[in-house]
Amino acid sequence: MEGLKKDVIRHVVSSLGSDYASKSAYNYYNALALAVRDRLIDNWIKTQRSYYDEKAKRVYYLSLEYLPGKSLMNNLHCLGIYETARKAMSDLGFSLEDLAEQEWDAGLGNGGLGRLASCFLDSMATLGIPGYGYGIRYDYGIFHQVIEDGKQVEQADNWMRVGNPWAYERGQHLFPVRFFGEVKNWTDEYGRLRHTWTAGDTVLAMPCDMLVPGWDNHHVINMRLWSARSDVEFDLDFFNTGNYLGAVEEKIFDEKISKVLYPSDQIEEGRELRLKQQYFFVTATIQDILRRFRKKHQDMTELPQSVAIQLNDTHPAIAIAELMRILLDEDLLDWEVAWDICVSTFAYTNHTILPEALETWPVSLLERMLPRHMQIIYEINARFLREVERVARSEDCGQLCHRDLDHLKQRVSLIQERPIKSVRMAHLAIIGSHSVNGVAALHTELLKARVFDDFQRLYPQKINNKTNGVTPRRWLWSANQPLSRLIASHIGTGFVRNLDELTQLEPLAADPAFREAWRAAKLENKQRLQAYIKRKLMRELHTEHLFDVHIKRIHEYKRQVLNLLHVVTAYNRLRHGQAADFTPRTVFFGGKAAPSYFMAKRIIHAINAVAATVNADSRVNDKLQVVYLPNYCVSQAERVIPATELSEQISTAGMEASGTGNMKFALNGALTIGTWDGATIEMAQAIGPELLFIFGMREDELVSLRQHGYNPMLYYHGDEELREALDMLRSDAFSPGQHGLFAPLVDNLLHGGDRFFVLADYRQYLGAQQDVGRLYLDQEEWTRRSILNAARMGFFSSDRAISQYAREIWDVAPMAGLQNGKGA
Ligand code: D6G
Repeated sequence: MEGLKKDVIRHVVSSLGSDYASKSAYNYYNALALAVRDRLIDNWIKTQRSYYDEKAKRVYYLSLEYLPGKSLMNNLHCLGIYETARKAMSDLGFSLEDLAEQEWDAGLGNGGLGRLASCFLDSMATLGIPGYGYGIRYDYGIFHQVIEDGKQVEQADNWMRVGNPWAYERGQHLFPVRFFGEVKNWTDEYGRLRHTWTAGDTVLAMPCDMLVPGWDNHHVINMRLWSARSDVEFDLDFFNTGNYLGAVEEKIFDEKISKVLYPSDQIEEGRELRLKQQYFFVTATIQDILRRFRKKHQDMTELPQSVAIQLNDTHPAIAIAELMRILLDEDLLDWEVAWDICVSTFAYTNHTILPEALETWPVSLLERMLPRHMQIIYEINARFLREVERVARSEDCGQLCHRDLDHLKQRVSLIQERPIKSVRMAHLAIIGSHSVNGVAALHTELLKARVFDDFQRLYPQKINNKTNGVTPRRWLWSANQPLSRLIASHIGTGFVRNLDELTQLEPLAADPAFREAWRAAKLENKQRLQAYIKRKLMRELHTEHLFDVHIKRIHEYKRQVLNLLHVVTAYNRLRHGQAADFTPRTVFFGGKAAPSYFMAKRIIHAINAVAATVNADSRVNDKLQVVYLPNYCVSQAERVIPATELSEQISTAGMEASGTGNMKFALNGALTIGTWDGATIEMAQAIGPELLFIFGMREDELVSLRQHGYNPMLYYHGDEELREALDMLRSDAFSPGQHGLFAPLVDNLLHGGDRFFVLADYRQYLGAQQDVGRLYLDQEEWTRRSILNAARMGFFSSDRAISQYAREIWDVAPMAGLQNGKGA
């Protein structure tokens, strides 16, 4: 401990240039972070060296998004020096918790996809997989959300302003990134046509490395994030003609590429700068991967034995064309050889079946920005369609394909002709990869049967499932110390590394003393949340209420509106004195809406309007409260999830690819109210469906309802409570003086076809909520179920997911001889 104290003080003085006697929490947080980083870097170097020494096959995880959140607590726990640090900082006059508050969340992602990437890096580090994360170091992450007059207002997330003590910026290792320009053809000595791309513009990619430690194992992997740097510090021509500002402007223009994360989730906006970001990220990463490969290899055909590249969604799919370009134009390989290398190296994870989220890029834009890549894509497509024709005419594909060959070719082509001629990035990713995986069993089945059914027939082995998972280090151990300590006191700490060990809790569910201790841990978390809400929102929570939580991105398919209709109905019953047996509850909502997503923003507004009305109504507010948590982010989730008793997972069946919030809640002992969707299905199967509150129509039932003509008005007319709730929303009951403010929401349901079947599931949802309320009154039974939920969550560790990827997709083994044991 004395060593750590000394290091902290030294960093305050020599790294931060401050007086250690002036007790600034900001300085002491930074100094502590630097002292922790010092303890990681030796192991990072040893880890990187060992990959070379053992010629390990490496995994590169390419993701445009990561959501690491805060690093301090997680890193202290991984290093086993949390207690030491707590005491050291307390000796220096600080509470560790207060210091941790100084850190800004690294919010380099929109939601689940980015958080999954961060969980996966944690698991690779813990399992000893030779892995790297590659991404973009956005200067501005996901926007900071404030709620003003009930509405979302976006503010810039200037997370870098105060510096980032965790990152190593490596300004000496820059990679050129080229755009535009033209392609010249030439003939090589064997008479083969060759191509050279001479680019118009160049910018530079600078690596920023963040160290990702494993749990208690001295294995530290790298997350390398690229930052754009101009290659013209000062354009001399401008400078000489006195145009100083012109020179600076060009620099700023270049560096714009990594400025900001696109804040949309499940919606593709197709902006030119976004494509630039994707290519910037991809080419720098591929150059870096090949640089490393070439240190030990000359023969490019050995690439797939040494390197596996996982594409997190289609955002980095242009990597397939980029690797082809390098192999063809720089290494001068033949097409077939290059293509085999590509397909064996790449694998692709699909995250969505929503059509509006499937990426396409206009051919005209690609032809201009990346002319050589567009040529390569055309060539991939031509060869692929010839192959489709061959397979379709062969016996094995059967009559199905053959009968309708032209339509089949149109459907699977990389190019879509309408509404504008574009490249379908998912098709490129499927054809260019040896593995395509969905992220939960139902999702993968839907990929095979609906979205990519043609590809499933063409490549029956390619599409496979890897159900998502979450890291128990952050989401149980670090976020929920009261519960973790209780668990550890009964079954030891092995569950942090091997989550299956939680099954040892099962017999304890029958032990009244253990149940009481479990409840006490939950109450402690609820009280911590109460204190946080008081500080942030100046609101007093009732900790004896059932804490009912719906936090995630705001999207129509996630159906926050269904929850809101339940709140309004409960409000009406209480007002009308029809709810004598109502179980008091506080309903929490939280989440960001894409700034351009009108309906999602209006939903936020409606939630806040209902909250204001309900909370101000003294007839009901001791029984029902509604809280909107502004600026939902990773560190907020770490506070809220441990305090949650009811987890809302109520997306339209078939729409949520997996979900990972659902897993975090159950792992922390919340009971789930949910639909038969995403990974919630597998959770119900692992836990026992009777221990969750499952309701609503299933995916196939919805398909047939749609086919037979779904009429939301029937539900409206047939259900008095539903009608009352919708009429109130449409009128100005929650928006005094602003008549019709929420009419678009209601009209969307009644006259817009209710695409997400909110009305169809309303009555069943109400029934399930009633079951919840009733069970909560029986605290012994509630607690028993809570314990069993957590005990059966072993499968949903990201360690299990990563082990499956390593074995079944990457063919990568963990490093041998990893040391265990904490080291300070
Ligand atoms: C570490 C260890 C050192 C290794 C270097 C690798 O400093 O042995 O050469 O990392 O960096 P890459 O060249 O693999 O990115």
